Amino acid sequence: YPAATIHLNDVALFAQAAVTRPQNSHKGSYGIVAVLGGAAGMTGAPILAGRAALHAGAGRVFLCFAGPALACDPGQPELMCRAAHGVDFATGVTVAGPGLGGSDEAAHLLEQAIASPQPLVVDADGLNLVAARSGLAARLRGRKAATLLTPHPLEAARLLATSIGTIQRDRLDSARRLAAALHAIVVLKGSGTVIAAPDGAIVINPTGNPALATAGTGDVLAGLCGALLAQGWPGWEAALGAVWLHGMAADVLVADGVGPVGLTAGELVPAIRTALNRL
Ligand code: NPW
Ligand code: AMP
Ligand code: MG
Repeated sequence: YPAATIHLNDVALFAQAAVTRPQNSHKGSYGIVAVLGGAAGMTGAPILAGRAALHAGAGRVFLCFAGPALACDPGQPELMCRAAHGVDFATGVTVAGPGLGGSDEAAHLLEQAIASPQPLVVDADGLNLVAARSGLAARLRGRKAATLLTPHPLEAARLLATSIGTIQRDRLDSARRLAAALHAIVVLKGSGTVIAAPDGAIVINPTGNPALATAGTGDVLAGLCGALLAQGWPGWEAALGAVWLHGMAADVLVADGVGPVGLTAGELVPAIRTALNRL
């Protein structure tokens, strides 16, 4: 991708990364996702991310709560819940940020996740912490494994110390600047999500619709990114695939009358699974 070429996201750009399941494979073959989030009052965000990761094929999914830890998610008992304090984030992919909050403890936990040599997704309050706390951005830039950042326009504005208006006026340039500044793959969300890599590659996603404009859909996307990474998708393909599948799930649901009004983020989860299995 020469820097000047803008591609439209398409299955052909990522489908070769999709995983076939050998007959003798087992849960250990499909990776671990640890979701780091869930400050008091925001336990729903990591639950949504974890449910998405599970339905997108991750072998094992842990919810690591920065705030009061749930014993389990009764609606999805496959998820393993624990306090984030003391978790070793080096055992698999971390999805850091859904409902994480902005406390000193959250910043400390995020620093540990960034230090992991495994792929990392930073979303939501994880991004807000990177914007607010000096030192975290430099640690992010120093990472060797794949790093995906999934800001919505306000989170992108915080990271670039600018306004939503400036981000939205030139979304391609904003995504490119963020990718270059943080040495990471950037998913700038919103209508026409832009995916940009530090090498200048840039793609606009055509799937998705305003049914997604509801609480928790970003948390689902972050978990989906984590699941694809955990199954061995390279960072770029994982970002392209996750954004395309997330949007396609919403498009299919709307075609079935589940939205645009009143679609809920949780309803995306099984639809994402179907779209992924049909790739
Ligand atoms: P406005 O209103 O236009 O000025 P925040 P958050 C803007 C957790 N959650 N285009 C828009 O600004 C998350 O994981 C927990 C333009 C909007 O009001 C986070 O950790 C849930 N502008 C935490 O809450 C479910 C756009 O950004 C503002 C835009 C805070 O995250 C919900 C919101 O940004 C939530 O996911 C667009 N496309 N998109 C749970 N169930 O536990 C967004 N904006 O203030 O950073 O708040 O995104 O809600
Ligand atoms: P978040 O704000 O973090 O919950 O993320 C919202 C998700 O919904 C992102 O994946 C956005 O790209 C998506 N989204 C929100 N509004 C729209 C829209 N009008 N068209 C397409 N996707 C949208
Ligand atoms: Mg969000």
